[in-house]
Amino acid sequence: MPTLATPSSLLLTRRLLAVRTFSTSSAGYSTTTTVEMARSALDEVTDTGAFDRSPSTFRSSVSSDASARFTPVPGRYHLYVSYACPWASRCLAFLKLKGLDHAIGVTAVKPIFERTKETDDHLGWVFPTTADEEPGAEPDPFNGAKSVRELYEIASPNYAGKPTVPVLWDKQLKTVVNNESSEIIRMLNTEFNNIAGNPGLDLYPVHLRASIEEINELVYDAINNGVYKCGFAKQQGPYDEAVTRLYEALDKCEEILGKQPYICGNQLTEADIRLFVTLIRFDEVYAVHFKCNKKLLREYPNLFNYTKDIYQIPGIRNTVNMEHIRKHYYGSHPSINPYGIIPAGPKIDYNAPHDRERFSS
Ligand SMILES: N[C@@H](CCC(=O)N[C@@H](CS)C(=O)NCC(=O)O)C(=O)O
Repeated sequence: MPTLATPSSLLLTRRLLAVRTFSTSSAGYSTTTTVEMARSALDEVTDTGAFDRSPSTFRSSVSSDASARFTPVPGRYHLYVSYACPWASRCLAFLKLKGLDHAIGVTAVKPIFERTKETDDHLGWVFPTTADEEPGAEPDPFNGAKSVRELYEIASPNYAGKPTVPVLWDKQLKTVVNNESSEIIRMLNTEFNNIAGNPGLDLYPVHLRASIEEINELVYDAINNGVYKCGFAKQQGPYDEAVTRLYEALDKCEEILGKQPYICGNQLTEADIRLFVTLIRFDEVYAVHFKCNKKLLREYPNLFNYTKDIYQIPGIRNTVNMEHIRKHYYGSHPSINPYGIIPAGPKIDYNAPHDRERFSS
C-alpha cells in the first residue's frame, strides 16, 4: 500500500489543481509520484485570502425534446446528495414540491468528510458501507461507489476537479448529467412535468423571471455563497468585505419580507427556495462556524418567520436534516474547527408558529 510521505500540500491560486506527492516502496525500491488530485472547497482561496468557488463541470440537460440525449424517463435518474449541503437541498426541495420523489431516487452520503482514497489525502463525501451505519445516509445502490469522487471517476476517468454534490446521475448511461444545482432545479421545474405529481406548480413563472433573476443574483453572491466567503476567508479584508455584503443583503431581504409573503411577491418561487436553504442553516452553523454572528436569523422577525413558513410547507421539513448539517460543517473543516466539537445550541424549533398568515387575504 502506498505510504504517504510528507504530503506537500501546495496552495495554488484558483483554477489550478492541488498536487500531492506520495511515495510507494516495495522490495526496497522507492518511487516518488506526483499526482493531480481532486480538490476541496478549502483549496479554493486566492492569493488575497478570499474564497473563490470554481464553476461546476457537468452541464448537460434533461430535456423533454425527443431527440435529447437525456430524456425525462421515470426511474432513469438518481440524485446523489448530502443533507448538509444547501445546494443539494435546493434540489431535494424541488423534488418534493414538484412531486417527483417517486420518479427520481435519492441517496445521501455521510455528513462528515472522510478520506476518499488510500493513495492520497483528499477528504470528501463518502457513502456508508451499511444502511444502519449513519441514519439518513445509505450505500450507493447502483455503482457500489465508496465516495462521490468515485462516481465522478466512473463518469470521467480523469476527473480532477472538486467532487461535489448534488449529482444528477443517469443510471442508463452511467454518467453525471449535471452537477450544478441552479440548473438541476430548472430541469426539475419544467422538464419532468409529464411524470411529476405536481406539474402545475411553476417555480420560475414567466411573469416573475426578471425579479427572480435580480433576487437570485443578490442572494447567491451575498448570502448563499456569502456565508462561505465569510467562513473560508484566510485574511481579515476579504472576511470584512463578505460579512458587510452579507448583512446588507439580509437587511434588504428583511425589508422586502415585511411587505410581502415571498421574496418576489405573492407566490413561492425558486428564489425563495434558494434563500431558504441558507437561512435554515444560519443560526445552527453559519453564525458560529462561519463567523456570521453580527446578527442572528432569530433577530430578524420577517426572515425568521418566513424561514419557519417555508419549512412548514408539506415535504420541505423532510429535506432538512439538522443532524447532518451540524455534523458536516463542524466536523469537516479542521482548519476552521480543529477538534470537530459540535456546539450545543441553538436547536431551533422551526415547527413553531409564525406570523406569515398575516399576508393571506
Ligand atoms: N455550484 C454547485 C456547488 C456545489 C457544492 O459546492 N457542494 C459542496 C457541498 S455544500 C461540495 O460538494 N463540496 C465538496 C468539497 O468541498 O470537497 C451547485 O450549486 O450545485
